[in-house]
This record gives sequence, structure tokens and C-alpha cells, in this order.
Amino acid sequence: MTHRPSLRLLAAVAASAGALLLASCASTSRQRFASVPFPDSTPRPLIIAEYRPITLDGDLADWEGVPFIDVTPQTGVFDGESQSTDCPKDLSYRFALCHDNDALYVAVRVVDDVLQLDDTAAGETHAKAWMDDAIEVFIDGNLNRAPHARSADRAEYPSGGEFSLVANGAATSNCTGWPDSFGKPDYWQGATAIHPQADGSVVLTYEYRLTWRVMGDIAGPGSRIGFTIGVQDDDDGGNRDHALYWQGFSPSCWKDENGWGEVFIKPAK
Ligand SMILES: [Ca+2]
Ligand SMILES: [Ca+2]
Ligand SMILES: [Ca+2]
Ligand SMILES: [Ca+2]
Repeated sequence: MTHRPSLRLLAAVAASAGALLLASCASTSRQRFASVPFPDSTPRPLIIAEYRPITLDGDLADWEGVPFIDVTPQTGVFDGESQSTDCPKDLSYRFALCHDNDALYVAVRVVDDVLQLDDTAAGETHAKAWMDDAIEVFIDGNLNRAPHARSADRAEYPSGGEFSLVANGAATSNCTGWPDSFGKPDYWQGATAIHPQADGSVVLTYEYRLTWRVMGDIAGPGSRIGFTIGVQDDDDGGNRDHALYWQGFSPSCWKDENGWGEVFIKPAK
């Protein structure tokens, strides 16, 4: 089993210390941890997804007040299958989660120095998303923390898998039980927007809607799921340059569900 680098332990300790320092501030959201830690005993992050209907339009204004989690080259996990960078302006992002009665929503805001979309096209539902500037969302809907999310028997696909969305709106769900289901309201949908910056860089915004159906109809308000997110960064065409994950065991962060964080889908009051 892959062990998490000691830097992760230091980060977790620092996060815990920060939480203690901020404990007296009632308005500050505290870091939460799942009841089952990582195999090396470091705390497993837990996100609380509140109830909030969202409009899928690539505009994140409707997420105001929802806490976002920052992922930078210093706090995230670069997958060993690609290169890394030390520069947050090259690749960094923040993401948030919420839900309504039918689906989980994910918002992502990416900072990227160079936009590359040479391997995908808008409208594709079987796109090579990993080769361009794209998001990959990973769902462990039955929370069994399987060691191989893509085992030959496809045992994990009925309750989750990988849902990828490119900045141009191309998508893929090949590694789920629902290939080519992007854009269908009963399965999953998404919206993206590209915001060019004055210095030539881009800000990319994404919104996902993932129904309980793509989690096998076993997840929903009141349940917990395994979750991580990876951002793919291509800056020079061709294959990706960087893959930066929120949580995962490198290399192959997509593989071992035990390396992912958790989400509690908090019921509406
Ligand atoms: Ca929106
Ligand atoms: Ca970049
Ligand atoms: Ca890029
Ligand atoms: Ca590319």
C-alpha cells in the first residue's frame, strides 16, 4: 500500500492546530475529519455539503457563502503520472460542494497560466479529457474505499467512478456505469466558463450536477460518500503537464479510493 508522504502529516497537523486557534471564532468554519482516518492514521478530511439549489451556467455567483477549499501546489497532491509545478499561477484551484433533492453539485474555480484545448471539442461525451485543461471528479458512492476503482470486474462503477469535464464543455464518463451520459438530466450535467485575464492567463469556472442515480441510487441526503477531485493542466498542447488532486495516493490518485476524502450530504432543515 502506498504511504502518504510526511508532508501530508505536517499539513494535517498544521490544519488541526489552525482549527484549535480558530475554535473561539464562532463564525469561522472549522476543518472537519471523517471517522475513518487514512491508513497512516492522518485525519481524513470531511466536507459538509449543505442543501442549496444551483443554476448550472458556469457562473459561480450562486455559490456565494458556500465554503470553498483551496488546492495549491503546496497543499494538494501531484499525481506521479505527470509533472509538478511549484507555481500557483501555473495551476491552483478552489472547489465547493452542495446538493438539492436530486443531485450533488460541484463548483471549481481554476487559475491557469495557459489554456490548452487541442485534444477535445465541445459536445464530445467520450472526450480525452485528461489531455486538456479539465476537471476530474471521483465518487466512491458506496464508501467501501476500494483499492482499485477500475478493477477488471468494474465492481465500483455502479456506485460512482470518474466524471470529467473539459473547460470547453467536452466531457467523459467512460470509467463509470454510465458512459456517454453527460448532458442527460437523469445522469449528470455540467457548465463551464473561460475568463481571460489581462496578463494572458485564464480563470476557468466549472459547475457539475451529479444525480444520485450515477451513485447507484444508494447515496443522497443523509449519507456519506468518498470523494476527490483532480485538475488536469495542459500548457503546451498534446498530453497534460500536471494533475493536481485534493486527496489521493500518488502515483495513480484515481485508483485507490482509500486515498480520497469524504463528503456528508447534509439534509435540508
Ligand atoms: Ca451557477
Ligand atoms: Ca498551467
Ligand atoms: Ca493549462
Ligand atoms: Ca492537450
